[in-house]
Amino acid sequence: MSNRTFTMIKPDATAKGYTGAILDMIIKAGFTVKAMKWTKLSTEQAGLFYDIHRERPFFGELVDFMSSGPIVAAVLEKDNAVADFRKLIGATNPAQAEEGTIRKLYAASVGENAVHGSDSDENAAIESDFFFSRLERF
Ligand code: 3AN
Repeated sequence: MSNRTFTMIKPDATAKGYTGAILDMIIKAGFTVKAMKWTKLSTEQAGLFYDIHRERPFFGELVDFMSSGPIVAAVLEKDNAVADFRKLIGATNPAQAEEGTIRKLYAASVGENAVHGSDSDENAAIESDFFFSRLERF
């Protein structure tokens, strides 16, 4: 079990002004920020990040959306980080997300679902390495 996970606040949430509220929920839930940046992905970078979904029917839509505006990328630390963060953000489809979760509060649809959270320790490490060098993590 690792104590780190990776998150992005997605373009729908940054555009709607939810960045501060989402970060507040993350910190109040006990996560410590180890790295963070405000950035914007090119379509090529978004495609590489979501390479695992390349054959899925929604891949083009996902890449277009994720490169449509700025995001916040961050590495977070907490005991049981991956599982606890998935619980905090709620189900992929906000209609199925539990009350009080970030996606229930701030996501519009299964595509535009406000936040990303790594689904395993292995992917948390891969995704963190995609955005941050070791010199950018404190
Ligand atoms: P999660 O982000 O909850 O781990 P995944 O890994 O199944 O969900 O999907 C990755 C991302 O792909 C989701 N966050 C969502 O933005 C997008 N996505 C998943 N399913 C769909 C869909 N049916 N239509 C459009 N976008 C989707």
